[in-house]
Amino acid sequence: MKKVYTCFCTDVIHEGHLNIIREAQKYGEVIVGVLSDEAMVRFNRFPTVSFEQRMQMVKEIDGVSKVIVQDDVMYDRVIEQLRPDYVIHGDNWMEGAMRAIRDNVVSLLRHMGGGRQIIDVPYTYNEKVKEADDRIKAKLAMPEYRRKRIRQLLKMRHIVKAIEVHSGITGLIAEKTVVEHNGELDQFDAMWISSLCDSTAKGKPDIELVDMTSRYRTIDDVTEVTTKPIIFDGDTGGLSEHFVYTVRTLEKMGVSAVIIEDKVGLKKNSLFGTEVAQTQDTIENFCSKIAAGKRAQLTDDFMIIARIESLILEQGMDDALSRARAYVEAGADGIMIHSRKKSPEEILKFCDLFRQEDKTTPIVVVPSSFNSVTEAELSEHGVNIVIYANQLTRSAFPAMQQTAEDILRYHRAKEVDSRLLPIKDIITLIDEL
Ligand code: SPV
Ligand code: MG
Repeated sequence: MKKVYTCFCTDVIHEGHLNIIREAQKYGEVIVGVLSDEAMVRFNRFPTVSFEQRMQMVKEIDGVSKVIVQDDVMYDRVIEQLRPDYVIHGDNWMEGAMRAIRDNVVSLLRHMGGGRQIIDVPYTYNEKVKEADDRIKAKLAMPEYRRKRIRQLLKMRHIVKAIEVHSGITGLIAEKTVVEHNGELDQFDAMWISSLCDSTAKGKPDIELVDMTSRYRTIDDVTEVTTKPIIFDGDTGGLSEHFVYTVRTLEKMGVSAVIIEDKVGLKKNSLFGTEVAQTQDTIENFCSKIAAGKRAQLTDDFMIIARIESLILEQGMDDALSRARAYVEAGADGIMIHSRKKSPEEILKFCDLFRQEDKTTPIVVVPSSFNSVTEAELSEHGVNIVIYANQLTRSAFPAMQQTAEDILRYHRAKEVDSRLLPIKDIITLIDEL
């Protein structure tokens, strides 16, 4: 009997999947791979049910003779082991980033020879399938599901990747961008609501001037249209008496983590370093703010991450390390270490030294200045979360400015048009419910 293989990467079995199984049965014995959680989060959605439940759902489908685990997005290992005669899949993988997966299967089957083939089944688009899909998205967006996701991702990903968002549209970019590069698919895991970019989008300086009510409004705009988890830039956290309210509100909104920095007085952006007057908080005071936040927290999901400004303010490595130690002791669920040096050297050194004494507390870094460092290098030095804190804003600004200048220069918009999103695409960019 010929072997027909398909891989499922889904939380619900709907008509489309049953149709694939029915088609597959025409060719031989049907073996279904269930994509592991780790592989699923690289290009698809975060699973809303456990891996064991996903396996069970597939086992219960009539006509499936065997269920296996596929632990990589690409099929190399599974095809090598199984040597299927056919690989069957919905034809939705002929477009977008998923095309790379199909190409991978084509080349593997060709290499193996013996007339092995791909079968592309027309994807089932109908109201019921759409409804099932919408329901999963709605579930993922619910505060109780979204809030715990950073903790879940920390267990799944070598390094959790967050990108800055400050609006619905930037949220959608973080949500939907999936890229294939060198045979690997990848996407962002999380969103960073930066104080710098949230303020900049409002034409205001990054000095805690944009008040919390307005910052919450940004979170609302983002959560309305996305499902990925949020790490919120809480600036200094303000007074402890105020910070406890912030923690409660963020938890309620489904935010996963807040990062607060150990500065007091008029906060200026860290990338100014010592060029402007900035005062670091005392260890004692900052620890009591962290502890107050942890006491106020109602769920086990939420994280309070303590950001250390010692390297930014040139207070030295020892100061940074003793603060890290104290903040963890006070209850911080993670630490962020920041630097504005071009080279990642001091950041990596800090991570190495911190990891010698603390193997588990998550480390967060923001490589805006030391941007030559790769995610793999950071991960090797024990970093768990990398935040690309301002790149979306910084890429949009020059593009918009150039367009404004050119329209003034040419007294019409024709000259800029080739650089713009086509009108057809802007009117269809946002899906209606
Ligand atoms: C932000 O994005 O607002 C940050 C990171 O706090 S930095 O701008 O580097 O200080
Ligand atoms: Mg900030």
